[in-house]
Amino acid sequence: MRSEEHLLVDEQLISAKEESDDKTTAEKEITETVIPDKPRCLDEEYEMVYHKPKTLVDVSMHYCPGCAHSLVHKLVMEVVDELGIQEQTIGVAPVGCAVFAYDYMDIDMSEAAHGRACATATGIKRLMPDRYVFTYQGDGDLAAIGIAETLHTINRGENITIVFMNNAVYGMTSGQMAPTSLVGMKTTTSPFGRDVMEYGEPIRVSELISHLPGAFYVTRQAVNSATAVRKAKKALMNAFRYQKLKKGTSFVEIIGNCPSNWKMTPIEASKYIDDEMIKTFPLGDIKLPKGEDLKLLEEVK
Ligand SMILES: Cc1ncc(C[n+]2csc(CCOP(=O)(O)OP(=O)(O)O)c2C)c(N)n1
Ligand code: SF4
Ligand SMILES: [Mg+2]
Repeated sequence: MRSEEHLLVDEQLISAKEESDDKTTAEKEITETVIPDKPRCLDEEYEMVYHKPKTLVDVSMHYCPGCAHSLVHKLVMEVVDELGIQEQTIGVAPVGCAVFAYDYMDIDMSEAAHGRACATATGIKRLMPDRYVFTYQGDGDLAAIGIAETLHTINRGENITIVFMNNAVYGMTSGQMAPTSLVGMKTTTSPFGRDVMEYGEPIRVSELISHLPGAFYVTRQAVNSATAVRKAKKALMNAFRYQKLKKGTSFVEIIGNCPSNWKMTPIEASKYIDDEMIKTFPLGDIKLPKGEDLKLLEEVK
C-alpha cells in the first residue's frame, strides 16, 4: 500500500508530465505551421563538401584537444581512401602517443616496439612488395631510440613511406626533451631550457636523411593552419604514390602541435609553430625526384 505522502508525490509527477506533454504538443503545432513555409533545397541541390574518410574508424580518439596526431591520422586515411588502397595498405604503429593508431585506422596494422617501426616495416614490405607499407612515428621513437633503424632503413632505400610526427618532445611520457627539442625549449628534463653545450643542437632529421642515397622523397610539412593541412595532405599523397616506382624511401616529416606538453592552448601552439618551430625546422620539400624518375612519376599519376 502506498502512503498518502507517496500518493501526493505521484499526483505531482503526473501533473508535471501532462504539462510537459502539452508543451510538446504546442511546440509541435508551431513547428508544423512554420517549417512548410521555409524554402527547402532538393537533395540533388546539395553538394558534398566534406566527409570523413571511410577508413577512419568512427570512434572518439584519446588525443588531447588540439593535438596534431588526430589530424595526421585523418590525412593519411584520406590518402588511402582517395587512392582506393585500403586492402593493400599496411601501417606500423609506434610507441608514443600514437600507440593506438591501429584503433583508428581501418587497415591492416602492426605494432612495433619503441623505435623499431622501420625494421618491422622493412620485413612486411619485403614479404609483400605489392603492398603500400608505412610507419607512423614520433620524434622520440624515430629520432632517439630508433635512430639506427631509421638511418639503416632509409640507407637501404626500403620502398616504404615514413610519416614522422615531430612535436619536439616525448609527448606520451609527459614531455621530456627529444632530439628535436628546440634550443632553449623548456621540457621536463630541461627545465631551464635546452642547453646546446650540454645536449647539442636539435637534430634536423629530414636534412640528415636526405643525404642518404636511399631517400627518394623528403619533405617537411605542418598541420597548424588550413593551408598547411592541404600541403601536408598533398605531400602524403605523393609519398604513397611514389611507392609504386620502387625507387626508395619516401619521408614526410610533420611539425605537430603538442599543446599539453608545451603548456599552451591549441591556438598558442599553432602560433608557436609559425613563430618558433619553423626557424629550426623550415617547411618545404628537401629532396625531390628528378631526371628519369620525374618522367616515371607521370606514369603513376
Ligand atoms: C624500449 C622503451 N623505452 C622507453 C619507453 C618509454 N616511452 C614510451 S613513449 C616514449 C616517447 C614517445 O615520444 P615520441 O616518440 O616523440 O611520441 P609522442 O608521444 O611525442 O607522439 C618513451 C620514451 C618504452 N615504451 N619502451
Ligand atoms: S601529449 Fe601531446 S602528442 Fe600526446 S596526445 Fe597530448 S597533445 Fe598529443
Ligand atoms: Mg614526440
